[in-house]
Amino acid sequence: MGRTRTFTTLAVGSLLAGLITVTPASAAPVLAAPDISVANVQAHQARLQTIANQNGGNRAHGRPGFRASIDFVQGQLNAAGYTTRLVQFTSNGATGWDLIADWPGGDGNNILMSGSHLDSVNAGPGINDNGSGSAALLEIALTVSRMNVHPQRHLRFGWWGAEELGLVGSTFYVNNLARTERAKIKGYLNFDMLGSPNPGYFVYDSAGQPTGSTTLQHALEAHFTALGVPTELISVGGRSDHAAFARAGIPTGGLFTGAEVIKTAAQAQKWGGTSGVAFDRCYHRSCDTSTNVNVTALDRMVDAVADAIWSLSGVPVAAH
Ligand code: DPN
Ligand code: ZN
Repeated sequence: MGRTRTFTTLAVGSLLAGLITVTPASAAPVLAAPDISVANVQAHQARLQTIANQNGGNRAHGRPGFRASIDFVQGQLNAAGYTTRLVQFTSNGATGWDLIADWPGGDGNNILMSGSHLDSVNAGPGINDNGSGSAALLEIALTVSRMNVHPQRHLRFGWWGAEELGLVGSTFYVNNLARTERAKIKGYLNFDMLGSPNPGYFVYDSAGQPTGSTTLQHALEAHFTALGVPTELISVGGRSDHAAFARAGIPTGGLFTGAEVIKTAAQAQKWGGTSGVAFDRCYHRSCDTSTNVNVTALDRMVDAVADAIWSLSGVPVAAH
């Protein structure tokens, strides 16, 4: 990969101490990502579960549990120093919103965007689909703030509405961006289902995606390579929110632990878990609750996401 890894201890605060630096050939050293707290990710999922409990059991588009989810995530981001806005749309006769959060700084003409859908289906609270991706991205965004990192590229995060109605919120966002604004987004990472209870380790296949997607695929694979956990490439096609970005010619990538598809014997052999059972047998059901999460998978996935965001955006060693 043309990168050298060295161990170093930096006297710039306990959060940064003992981190590994990743030095791309002929470029300034950049920091590797920290270990993201999976306990914090789970705490965010617990909040989403509580929100569902208090709002009729779901967080679906057009229902109060969705709006409460948006308010929770936006409140956390505002307190952490993000510039946030809501993008409002109408779908199926109901108002929906995307939450867009910008971390101030970095090259605004070279944006790395990461997104997860925040809505559930009507049938249940959606804690794996997609409380997992939503909570993982929230904790990563909060970690960026706590560490006060200032990557070379501008970081943007999105929490999409109405994905479950047909990728409505992300499509609305991309299609309503001015052409010049769309051109500034140089990559989009998508996280939809990161803690499936019988997990697989899937990386979105860059084949057939816009030029540049292979760099994103490799960045998302790096943490698993380091862990020695095998991954499989998957063509997610039009099943999640990267689709509109890909149609706009923006490089895309993503991670996924599996939904309704049955785990094979070969997959159980290499990943553990149960063959002959779905990756997530509570997919789109009322049992997609806080207990419908494999914490090991979630932990690996959130660290892999952070690793990709840090390496792709270029976090300087000398954070200022
Ligand atoms: N968002 C879900 C769906 O559209 O069915 C789950 C999913 C995510 C399925 C990624 C496939 C790939
Ligand atoms: Zn989903």
